[in-house]
Amino acid sequence: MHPITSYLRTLIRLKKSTLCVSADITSAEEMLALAYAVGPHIVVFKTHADILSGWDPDPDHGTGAQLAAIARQFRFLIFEDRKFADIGSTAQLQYAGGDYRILEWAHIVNAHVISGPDMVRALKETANTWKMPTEDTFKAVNLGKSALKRKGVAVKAPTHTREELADLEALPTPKRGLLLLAQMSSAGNLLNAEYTSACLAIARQHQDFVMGFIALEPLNSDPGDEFLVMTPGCSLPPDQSLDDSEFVPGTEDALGQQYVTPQDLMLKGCDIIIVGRGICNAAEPSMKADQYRKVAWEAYQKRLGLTEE
Ligand code: S5P
Repeated sequence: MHPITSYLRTLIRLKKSTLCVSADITSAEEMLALAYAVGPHIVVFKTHADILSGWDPDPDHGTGAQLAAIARQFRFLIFEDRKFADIGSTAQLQYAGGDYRILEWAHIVNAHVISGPDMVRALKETANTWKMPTEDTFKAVNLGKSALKRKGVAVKAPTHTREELADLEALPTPKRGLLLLAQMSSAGNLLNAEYTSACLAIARQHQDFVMGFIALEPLNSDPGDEFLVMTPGCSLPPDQSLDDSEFVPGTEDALGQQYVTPQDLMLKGCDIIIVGRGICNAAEPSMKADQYRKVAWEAYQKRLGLTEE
């Protein structure tokens, strides 16, 4: 099993969460504040670095380093939703270079396989050049917190203390992971069953790097398959909504995004639910994240035939 997958499985068990919050907001400061707010309730925090204004590229104390430090404090993984899709050589530059230097702070990235399997090999080569940073890097967390406070961004105290999470080590592996987009949640997308099977075949060739898929259902079919499935297009049923910040499951947003409930996704066998606007636009993102966590966790327990204590 990919080491990030086994760490994620531990996180899921200990944090009782299968939730990935997608930071679909447009300021770097607000993204960091959101990471603080939802950190206790999530196992993965998904970013779109290129939609953020105010990204600080400083490798030691900038936005990426601050987010990595928050992730370490709250024990969640960072997934940069970069959707690489270019030729191998360009994808390598996009992964490690520029102002974002995604490789340095994102444990997980994703890619379309439209350009063929060599692009996956290219990203893996780049991922293998990454070295685990030293403890000093993580001092950036305090820097991040005070910088946010200075700018007047509300930073809430974590509800889990460091001590409570003491038995849950930070990610112990110097590895990076890749998710392949095997299915999409948008109406009329072109990822048909043949394309999905091609993704699975490519993933099997690179199991040391590909940890799973963005897909709408589990895709493992061979006895040796241990791929995770993370699923977007997730929304609470309206009768459970705290504030109407989400879309109605079974319907689309104005631009073709299609929604399913967290309960249905977990019962279907998905590993992680991805929720963006339903949490980012909520009056209380932290409270809303905990609600999503709870309903998904209960459905997951039901799927496993377990009941909550
Ligand atoms: O098929 C997909 C793949 C992804 S990664 N459909 C998606 O919606 N996503 C991402 O999940 C999308 O880019 C967005 O960041 C998030 C869903 O956001 P929401 O507001 O609809 O929950």
